[in-house]
Amino acid sequence: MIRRWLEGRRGRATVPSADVDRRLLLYKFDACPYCQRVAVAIERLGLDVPTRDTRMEPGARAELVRIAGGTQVPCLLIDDVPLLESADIVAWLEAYARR
Ligand SMILES: N[C@@H](CCC(=O)N[C@@H](CS)C(=O)NCC(=O)O)C(=O)O
Repeated sequence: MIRRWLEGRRGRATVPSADVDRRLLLYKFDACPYCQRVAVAIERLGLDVPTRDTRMEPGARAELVRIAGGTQVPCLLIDDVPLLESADIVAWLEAYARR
């Protein structure tokens, strides 16, 4: 139980490679500057990434906790594997846009 929580919290699952099509979902909220940074990158790269707003959409925050083990946003789900940290998310998206 604790191990599962820790693994979720630290996002231990291997991040899927960015070289093939993936199912993406971005957890965010609009007042979050780190989320804005990711949103700007998505726009710049011309990607279409569906989002869940953890402040506006009922259940989205609880969903994020269940999936990622915490409430931190932005969190990009890549084929259901959570990737945290805006700089890492932007770097992954940049590679994904080049696939
Ligand atoms: N270093 C992180 C910072 C992310 C961050 O601090 N997000 C805040 C919102 S602006 C947050 O999710 N706070 C709630 C939490 O950590 O549970 C990044 O660059 O993505």
